[in-house]
Amino acid sequence: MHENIEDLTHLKKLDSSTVLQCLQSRYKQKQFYTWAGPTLVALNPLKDVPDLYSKRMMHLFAHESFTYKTPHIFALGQRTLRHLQWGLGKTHQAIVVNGESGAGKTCNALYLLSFLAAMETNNNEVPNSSNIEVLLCQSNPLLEALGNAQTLKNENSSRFGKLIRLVYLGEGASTQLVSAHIETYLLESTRVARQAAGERNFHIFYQMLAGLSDSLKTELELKDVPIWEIASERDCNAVDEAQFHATVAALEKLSLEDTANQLWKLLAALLHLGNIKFTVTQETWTTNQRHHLESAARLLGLNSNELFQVFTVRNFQAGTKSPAVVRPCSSQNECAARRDTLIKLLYRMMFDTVLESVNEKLQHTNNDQGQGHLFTPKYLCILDLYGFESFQYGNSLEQLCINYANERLQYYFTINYLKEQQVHLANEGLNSIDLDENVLDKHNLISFLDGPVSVFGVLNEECYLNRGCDDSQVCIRIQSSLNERTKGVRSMPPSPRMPRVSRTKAPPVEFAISHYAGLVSYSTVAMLDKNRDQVPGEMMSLLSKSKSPFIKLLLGKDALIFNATHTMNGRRHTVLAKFKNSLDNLMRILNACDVHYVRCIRPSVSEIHYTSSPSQRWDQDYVDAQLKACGVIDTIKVSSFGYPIRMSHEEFATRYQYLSSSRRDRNLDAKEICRRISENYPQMASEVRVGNSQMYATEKGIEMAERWKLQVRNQAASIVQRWWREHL
Ligand code: AOV
Ligand code: MG
Repeated sequence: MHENIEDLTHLKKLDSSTVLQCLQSRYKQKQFYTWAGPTLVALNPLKDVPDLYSKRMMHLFAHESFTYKTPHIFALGQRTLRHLQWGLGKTHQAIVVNGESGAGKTCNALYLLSFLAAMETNNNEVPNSSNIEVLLCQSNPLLEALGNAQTLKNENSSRFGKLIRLVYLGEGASTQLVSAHIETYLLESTRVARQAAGERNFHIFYQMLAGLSDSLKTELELKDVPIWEIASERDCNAVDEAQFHATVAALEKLSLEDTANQLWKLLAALLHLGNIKFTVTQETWTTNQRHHLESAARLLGLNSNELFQVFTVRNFQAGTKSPAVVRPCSSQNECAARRDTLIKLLYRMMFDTVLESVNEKLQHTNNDQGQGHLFTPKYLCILDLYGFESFQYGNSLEQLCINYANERLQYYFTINYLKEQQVHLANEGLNSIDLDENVLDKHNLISFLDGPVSVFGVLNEECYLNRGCDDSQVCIRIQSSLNERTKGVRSMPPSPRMPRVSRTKAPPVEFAISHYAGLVSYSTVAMLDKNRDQVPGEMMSLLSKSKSPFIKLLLGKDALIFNATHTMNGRRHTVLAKFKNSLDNLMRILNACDVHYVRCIRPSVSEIHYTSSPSQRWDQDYVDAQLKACGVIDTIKVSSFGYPIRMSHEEFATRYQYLSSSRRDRNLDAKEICRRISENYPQMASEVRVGNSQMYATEKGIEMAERWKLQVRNQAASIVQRWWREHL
């Protein structure tokens, strides 16, 4: 019979099958949250469970009387808030939510945010629409509309990483949320121009096609178009329409009504741009979709001929002093790629600008009641990154970035958790853990990815040198750099975690990396272009001539960013270089915080719409793999380091009282009895340890103890039998 307990580290036997059984049985009983020590394991219910997150629940968890031992996302929110208010641990606090795609990170992050917001509403006697908590909750539907999309794994997959930083002032009970800031990480902008089969573009396109008024659609020339190429999985539905109204409401509550109108114009322009195709007649490029070109140009405030020119003609410049040479593009693909570059650039600039407007609103709220000058700000950060991703084919730069980010977070977690455990075991008076073995392996993988001689190293160098390396040459270079690295690494046998290059007869274009969460095969096809992410100068000059105030606004901001971030020692920053930089910053933020973890687990891969009963939704192997991947099993293993069986002094003393020198020990306390037992049996000394707060044992130790207990019992029984025989 398995145990059903609220904290996995309290299981008598700390191994993965016991953990799995415990979680499964809790899942069946609709207990979706479980502690694993300080970490919260969140099983995705795969259906709405309104009672679990009701106002009543918030109220319960908001009050001290309801102990936060009960595992729940609100309990974690409450605990973190207490740490922040009462200055327990570090000044700043962070909650990292992770798990694979569709596991429930964004849902949990949102529940956390609404809990923390509700705590503020309790503080504010008269909630008011410009209060930070109201604005924060409104920013979510807007950012999800712009940055989330339906993928094969998740109907509402976040295609950007997000760090919400809540800023508090004050101390103890008077601590107050005064402002907030949302930082985002690498929006997957390639999706705007193209999506994998069965996936959709960002929600916003379908929302506006489903929800815009007829008159606005006419104005934007969106009517009677049979297909929009960039939003071709077009099944706009009732959900899209409802979400459109939520997005519009959010824009209004954030006082961004003006932005809304500009937004529809820009997105309509992108739809039109996507429909432009290129044909060549008498060595000149033309298009049969002139009307789309005209509409796009009108909406973007550009001259349509100049716009077409930017797609079909390239400018070359040998050096800064030599004049530009103009040459028509050599293929349809080249023209289409230039068109897509513009689509992606405009979308990204729009996303950044909307985010900036949201941040401005979140910064200037009326919550700060003049405490600003009295206290230093304290941060509570919520991190919701994209989940680990591995597709059967075509994993590219986007997946490399996503998985690299997860790899770094996992490494951060392992190092810090192991350190904590070292302290815990030392407090128990037991030996500490030898960190190196566990950690070195992971560290090596990160430096294999982003170090000087690494996957990123090769991809960046080829972009900087720009010497026309093709996809398979890039792949071979990745292989040889990694081989070179392996030579230099002492005692590193080919480990399953090492990046590998698959050997096929055709020139290789795939390399595989054994990430902490599984093996992923990456394709180098077009990786260099994606990493270079170059915007032709003539495209930027064209945009700067736009008559549209919105484009001017986008450009004004981006022109600065463009100049500041695109060059480094005269070289352009690559996507990977910028991404690594932003993760380095993220790690610095986390280092300044006490970090709390939520590990989200998806019980079954196949279902998105759920009709089956919870027990049918449980896929044992899939859950097992995730528990291992997100470090829950590691957490448990480290918790059980060497001694997987734990019990209280009382329980051990009662179970094995036969092993102590019985009579004399009657008045001793349980811990002292345990100590005597272990002194009586020195053979067991390294297998059963008396900790300061409980007993720690190996399986072998318990086996020994059981065997001796039996022996002692048998001896006692035979003495009694002999006595009876002799005296009867
Ligand atoms: P993710 O953030 O982890 O994926 P989501 O939070 O979007 O995953 O969850 C995926 C889906 O699972 C949601 O749309 C809900 O239908 C369901 N779900 C998750 N958590 C809950 C919950 N606590 N209660 C009810 N339903 C839930 V990704 O963004 O793809 O990595 O990039
Ligand atoms: Mg998400």
